[in-house]
Amino acid sequence: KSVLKTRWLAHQLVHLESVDSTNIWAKKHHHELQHGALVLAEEQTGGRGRLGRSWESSKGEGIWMTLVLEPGLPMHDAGKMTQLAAAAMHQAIVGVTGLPVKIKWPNDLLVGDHKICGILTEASGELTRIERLLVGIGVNVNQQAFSGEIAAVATSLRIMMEQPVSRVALLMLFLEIFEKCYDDYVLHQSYGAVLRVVREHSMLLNQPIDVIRGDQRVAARAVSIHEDGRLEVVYEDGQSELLAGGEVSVRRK
Ligand code: BT5
Repeated sequence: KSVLKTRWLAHQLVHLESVDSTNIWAKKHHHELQHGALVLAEEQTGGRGRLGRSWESSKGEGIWMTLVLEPGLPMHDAGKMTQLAAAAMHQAIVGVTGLPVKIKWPNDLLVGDHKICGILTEASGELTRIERLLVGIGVNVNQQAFSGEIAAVATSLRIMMEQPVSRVALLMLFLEIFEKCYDDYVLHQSYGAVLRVVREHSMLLNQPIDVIRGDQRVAARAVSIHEDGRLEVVYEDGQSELLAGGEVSVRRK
């Protein structure tokens, strides 16, 4: 904690050796966790992705964490927090490694075509207001190789840098940047810096993509990331649509 330079974020810190999923743990222990709490695990045995997918979280090699936030925002702003987390982690990884990281809307960070970080944001509360927001983030830091299903899609900072990367340094820098972005947005209604980062480093903008909903796959072009965090796409028949991250997947062609 001595190296932590945040004003309020992660002052409550739960460090677990092994857990099914830090998001699930945070949900189960919600009464013990205050705004700003950080739940961190060395290993997850049942790490989760979006839309029921799983997230591989090997022991000691990544940052597997959940931030507990009570932003008091309208429910439809949850997507903006995912973009905020992606922008903050982008800046942190670039700051520590200098790697050319891309943001694949809504929740992935990639180096080249390989995924280095995924974000799972879960909001609870009434229909209109976020009571609690869990921002789950997984970063592949020091894996030396991947096997099985994700071998073709995943990479780690260590693989890209060809040397180990400090998880602590990356985490500390991320927390400082995230706190600044969060305060700018939630306290000062200033979201422009986040939008600049996600737009400037977007992997999808102006690219042909497939929009995937269940079994359905429709060709489109990604044209902009809106101020509310949604992705605007234009289909081949000229119709456009604003997509929210929780509903769809997109794939670059
Ligand atoms: C995500 O889902 O990318 C969100 C991942 C969030 C993980 C964090 S870790 C801490 C917190 N606790 C949790 O239980 N979760 C959060 P999605 O966009 O659905 O991507 C999932 C897909 O990524 C999988 O289907 C795999 O193809 C791939 N994948 C799984 N593990 C990976 C890994 N370690 N690195 C790269 N890709 C992976």
